[in-house]
Amino acid sequence: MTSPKPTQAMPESNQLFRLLHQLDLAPDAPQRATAEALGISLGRLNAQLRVASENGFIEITERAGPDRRQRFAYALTAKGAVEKARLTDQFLASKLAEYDALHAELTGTTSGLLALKKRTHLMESNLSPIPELYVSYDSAQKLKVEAADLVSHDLTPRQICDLELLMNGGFNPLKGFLTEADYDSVVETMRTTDGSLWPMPITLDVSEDFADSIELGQDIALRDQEGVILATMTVTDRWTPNKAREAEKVFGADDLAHPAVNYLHNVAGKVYLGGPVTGIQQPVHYDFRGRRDTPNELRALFRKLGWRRVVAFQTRNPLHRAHQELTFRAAKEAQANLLIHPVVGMTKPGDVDHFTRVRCYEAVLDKYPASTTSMSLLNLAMRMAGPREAVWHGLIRKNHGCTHFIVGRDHAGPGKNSAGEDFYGPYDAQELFRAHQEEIGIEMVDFKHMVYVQERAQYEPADEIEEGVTVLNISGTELRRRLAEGLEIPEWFSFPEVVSELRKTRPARAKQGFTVFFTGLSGSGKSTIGNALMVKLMEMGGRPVTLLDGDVVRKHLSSELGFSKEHRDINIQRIGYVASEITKNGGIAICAPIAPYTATRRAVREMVEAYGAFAEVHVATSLEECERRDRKGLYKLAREGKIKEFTGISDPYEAPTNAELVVNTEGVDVDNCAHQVILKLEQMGLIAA
Ligand code: PPS
Repeated sequence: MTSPKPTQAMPESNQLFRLLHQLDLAPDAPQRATAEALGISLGRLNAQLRVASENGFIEITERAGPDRRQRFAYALTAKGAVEKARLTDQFLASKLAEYDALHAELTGTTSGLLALKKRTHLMESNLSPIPELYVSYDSAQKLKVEAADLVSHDLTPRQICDLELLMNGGFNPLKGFLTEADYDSVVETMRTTDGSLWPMPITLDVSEDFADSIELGQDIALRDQEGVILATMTVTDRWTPNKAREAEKVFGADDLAHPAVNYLHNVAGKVYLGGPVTGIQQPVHYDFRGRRDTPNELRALFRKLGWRRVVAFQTRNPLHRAHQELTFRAAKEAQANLLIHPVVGMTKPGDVDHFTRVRCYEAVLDKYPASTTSMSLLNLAMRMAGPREAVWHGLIRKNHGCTHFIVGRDHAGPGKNSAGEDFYGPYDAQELFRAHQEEIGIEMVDFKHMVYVQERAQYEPADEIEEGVTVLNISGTELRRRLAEGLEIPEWFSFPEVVSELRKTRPARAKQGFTVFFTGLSGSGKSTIGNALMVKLMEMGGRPVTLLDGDVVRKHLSSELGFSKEHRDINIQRIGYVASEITKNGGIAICAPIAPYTATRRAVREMVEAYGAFAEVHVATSLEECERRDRKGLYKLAREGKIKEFTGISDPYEAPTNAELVVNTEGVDVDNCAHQVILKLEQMGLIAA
């Protein structure tokens, strides 16, 4: 067997590109003219021609003609044509990258000329700009005027987060809210229809009424909650999604205990619109402006600092010593710089608010060696989707110019399902990430569980510790308990600056505002117990108390509302809003509406728990007893059909299953019921014993 003749070394790709380009342009030109056009000697041209021919890129034919200087003709072979196209892309991409980098340096935005990215190799660098959906400043001004005539959609807080990341390239390669085909494909296969890995449906959910008012192909204006226009969208798709399927496939179960499933069924609109987005301006943020960076701003920062390898740490919690230790170790392991990249958009209901967290992060930032670490805030709306979310986070960090990403145990876990079990296995997120990391283009760094070794007074990875040493650890629950009760938080656990920030926002529970939310049938005794409770709390003093009684609210806040489900929900949401404001400002809100729907009560709980405790009290007086009492004569009228949609008679009441307290007024006096509530509040640490 003879071994194949080794082919000669190819000219450097740039030279080959120029040669193929020139021959394609002028195949019949004399050699001297070709050499001149390329700026090389005849000898060098001949060498390059020989190599290109030996590699099968060109065909050389002899010409019989009068002109002795033009003895040969050169034609690109099919292989040569493909190679020329590839090299052209590469060449153009490198020029575009240079141009865009310059554009980004000068203007802080990209030129939008990088559509070729996917076809090129050079553009894979984590430091070159990525495409954004914004139009130029001048076009944006024009669009703003033109958009005044468009139908407007007022974006929800979650949609504003999604839109910001769509527009600034954080969700690259998406170019808008998903179309129906892409949505189906993402839900089923974690990929868009063109095969790009994308695990999370980014959808524009709207009400049925709004969807009905839109024609396909129509442009709509996307506005923030103050009416500022952020983008336009051409609506190419409109459909009613199968939300149960979305929940099963994306979140692993159609279980309302999952915050994103609850959002899907109880907050998101019934219909989805899809189509490409044209970005006009970023959402306005008044807080921590200097700490917010678009993907291209971060890429430019890394270029400027010379950071080639960057490991990102995603978090929605305050950082304590263990986090500082593990992130720094991760950076050392990956021989990379560290980017603390906390989410400040939407996190899990009940999390520490982002204002407090950012102040905590700033304190921790000082603890890293100088110039190794930076922090940037990410306006992402998390979904708590565990494994899929981890892959999504990786893609987002890759878009932000990071090369490594820390994935921990139970990454973006939503907590327990309604059967009290974890939604995902502790390492599911790491596994799914590992399976896709090459495609994501970012390397996973395992999160080590760090614990404090008392004898050596330092943090060490739990799996590297020998037996016999004293290991100290404070769980998240224990930390919350200590904060709530004003107990000591040791210095080995956290930094004093962090603890002090947390204490400012989360004073001991006995000093925080809170809400007592009575729910029960009409005539069950909610208002009476609520009144008695108010008086008892006022007698104790210390915090202002407000009673939001059902009847009173209907008179002063909701006088235009009736008793349809829609109106009842609006009524309860108004009560929840006022109660959450009272709680935030350190007062006590006592609410006493019927509040017949579980999902709406849960929404109120989430609103309030962002600022303080929420105690739901089910006044479980039976329907028979309420009807027997019939203090207002309404049950009689309801039975006679003179009042429609009457709770318990012709309208539902969904009894709570997770109330903090259940009281029954049958055979028990009001004073005793109010006292039971006081005891509960004491037990919750909300009033001093
Ligand atoms: S809801 O469902 O929470 O919005 O209802 P709420 O605002 O608490 O209702 C306040 C009072 O309205 C009277 N009322 C009715 N209740 C139920 N169903 C119907 N159709 C209805 N029409 C009037 C009723 O007296 C409620 O007061 P309470 O204090 O509960 O008896």
